[in-house]
Amino acid sequence: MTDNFDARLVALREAHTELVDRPNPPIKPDNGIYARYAHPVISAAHAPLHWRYDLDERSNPYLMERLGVNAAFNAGAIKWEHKYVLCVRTEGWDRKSFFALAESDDGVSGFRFRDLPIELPEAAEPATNVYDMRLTRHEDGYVYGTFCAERHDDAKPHDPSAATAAAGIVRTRDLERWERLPDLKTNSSQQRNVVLHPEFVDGRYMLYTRPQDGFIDAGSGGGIAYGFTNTMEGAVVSEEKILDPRVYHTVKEVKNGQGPAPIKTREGWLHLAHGVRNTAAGLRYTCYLFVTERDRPWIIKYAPGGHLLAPEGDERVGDVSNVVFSNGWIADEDDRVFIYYGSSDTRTHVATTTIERLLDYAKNTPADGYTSGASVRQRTDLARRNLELMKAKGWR
Ligand code: M1P
Repeated sequence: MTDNFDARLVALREAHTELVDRPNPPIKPDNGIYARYAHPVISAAHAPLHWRYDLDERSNPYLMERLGVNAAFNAGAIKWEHKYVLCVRTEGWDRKSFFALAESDDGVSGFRFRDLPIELPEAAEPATNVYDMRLTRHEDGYVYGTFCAERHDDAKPHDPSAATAAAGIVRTRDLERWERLPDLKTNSSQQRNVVLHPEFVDGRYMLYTRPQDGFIDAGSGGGIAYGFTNTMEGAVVSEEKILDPRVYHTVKEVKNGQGPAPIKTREGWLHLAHGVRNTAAGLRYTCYLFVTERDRPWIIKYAPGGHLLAPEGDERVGDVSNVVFSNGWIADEDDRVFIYYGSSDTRTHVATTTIERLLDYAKNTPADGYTSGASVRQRTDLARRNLELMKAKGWR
């Protein structure tokens, strides 16, 4: 450890530049559905040095990291002026999350945070913590951000961990000036994972919600729901209907939640969601895919069984281990899809694929059979067909 301020600063800057500029090759071979990449696209260490260190030698002679960043994960995503832009849930050492935009030219490497994080305008009732923004480019001309606004539950004054979750809403036309709108009102006591559908449906805004009884537990909340509101300037969803229910002994038994806003395709709307199951080691979060009808985005058309993406390798370990969670993806004009996902509430990764591959996956992957017997039949059918093929080809 050197006390030389200038030498320390040079070393820190070199390490930061090396991290941000490092190439990020795809991992080969991939699974045919998507490619993972060698490195996270964003981590706590990507946060600019000037957010973390006081760079004035007079006030910080040891060049200490005074306002450290703990994690950078669960990013909303949007293509903006030819750049791949992430709205990153950035968490300080003080456990508070804030939003910060990071952008890249190719979507898989070179993500750099903008000079300053977003100073989100407060709601009428200020939130203690905000996180997991979904960005929706709506046909009304605005980009909306929906996110979780967490507050202490003052009905339980003696319990410091009693919290409520509500859906905060902002909108912007330039990703610089953000207008805060009132939190969403629903009949559910708690809301998280609220996402705005990109198009009007019969002249109304459609929202995906996730009714839940408790801050952590979905309780009697049945799964991913949807509802409508006439306006986003005081949005009220008076009726939530379940679109994608939680189901016993599946990847979404305990909880599920809509991921990013769905992507419109010729076959319908592609949805990415997270599903949660319980284990002796705690909750396990994976991501799964489904497709809804083009004209009725609340009717499921294809639902491949099991997870699409589960934590692997280093992704499995972090502040909340065994979690992958996605609230951002980008569909490019050329059919490519960039899926941004957080791992273990710690850092952000990308997986790349195409609309065609995701539709093929959705249509041709067997649905969950709900029993071991049904699952083994799916596998033996596949294996038998392959054995015939392998024999015919002379592969065995
Ligand atoms: O810790 C795992 C995830 O937990 C929450 O998701 P959900 O509401 O579905 O349980 C969120 O806090 C999310 O940010 C986090 O990744």
